[in-house]
Amino acid sequence: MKDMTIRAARVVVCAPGRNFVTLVIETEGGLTGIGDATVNGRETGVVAHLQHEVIPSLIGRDAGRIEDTWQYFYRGAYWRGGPVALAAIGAVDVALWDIKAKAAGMPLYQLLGGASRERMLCYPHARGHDIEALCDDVARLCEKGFRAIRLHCDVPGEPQHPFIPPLPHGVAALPAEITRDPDAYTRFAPRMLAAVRARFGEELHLLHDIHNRVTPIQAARIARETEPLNLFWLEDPVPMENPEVLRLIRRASTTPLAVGEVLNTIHDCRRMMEEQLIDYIRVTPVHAGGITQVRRIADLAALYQIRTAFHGAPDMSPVNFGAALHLGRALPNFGIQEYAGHAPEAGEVFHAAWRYADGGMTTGEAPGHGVTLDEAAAARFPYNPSFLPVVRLADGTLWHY
Ligand code: CS2
Ligand code: MG
Repeated sequence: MKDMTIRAARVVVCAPGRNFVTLVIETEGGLTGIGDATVNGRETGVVAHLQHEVIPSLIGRDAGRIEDTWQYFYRGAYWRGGPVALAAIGAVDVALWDIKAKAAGMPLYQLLGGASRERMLCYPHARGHDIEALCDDVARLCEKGFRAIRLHCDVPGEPQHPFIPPLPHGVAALPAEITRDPDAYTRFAPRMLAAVRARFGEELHLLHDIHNRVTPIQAARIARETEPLNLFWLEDPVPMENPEVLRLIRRASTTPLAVGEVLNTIHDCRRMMEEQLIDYIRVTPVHAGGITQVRRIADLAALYQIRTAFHGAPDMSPVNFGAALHLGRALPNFGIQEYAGHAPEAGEVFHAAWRYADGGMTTGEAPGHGVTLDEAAAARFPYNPSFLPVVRLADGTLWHY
């Protein structure tokens, strides 16, 4: 067995289309593993944490001791939880699983118990300024073979999301501010979803992300009104601070619910699973402490017949996809994988063995998680500060994004 002592670790920040933070770990025996540490709009916070507090403790550790390393950075830190810390732990964890699988000469899913399936059902995003444009986009995605599609349509009368162009380098970026109207959205969303169902028939899986933009009782109303449409799910009907609110929505409707892309620990997920308040859990390795913890969350979910739906917006780097897909391939309770795609430049920086094909995704058979980083290419796309928008109601009240 090659020497598994961690010799070096470094952080690579690049923006091929958007910002990604990648941790690279090297062993004395010559193996390299990488993990995604991107937190959208908080990139430099994770970089500082990795560089100052994590990497110094990594050097000299045995790369094979994945569990102990996880406990060291989580339990050993006293300050537990939060997206910055868990993204750093997640990056370390995924890089170490990458190394272990390479040391074993196996694709990662084999170390995780072997394949439970060959292909993971996935869903992309369809968007439109109005229902007609949205339907055109859905038709385009159906042509590509997708069998599950997330629907997003601008609400008539609501100011449109401005696209936030990245600022020239050296200029301090600030979040854009946008206005939302929860009442108009509550009236419009069921109508929009019904129109797509009517046009595309009952077999296409339709998903919708409420994105916390309504009150709990409005979310319950949307879930009840859309029940006859047999949606695959409604996502994030309410913010995650008090998941007990999901009880209200559950009582109103049998529309399946998906939550959890902002959750970081198994403790955040536990009660809503035990109470059977959700159907899909959206945690993903980068934001929930890597393979080690997400596997535990998935196992807990399985006790309640809750399935996985790993977050796969474009701010999850191709490296996170590698980790998520290998895990999804092995888990008994995989549900669906979000796949909103990446900018073409991302393919110059990250070389991935995973693929999209015919409505699903495959891991490939490369040893490790199958994603590598071309650091010379990464240097051609320097970090570019950008943020998610801040949302207000028309009267100026600050609201949820
Ligand atoms: C969304 C994301 O993909 C999703 O379900 O909720 O687009 C989310 O807004 C971003 O990942 C935030 O960084
Ligand atoms: Mg979401």
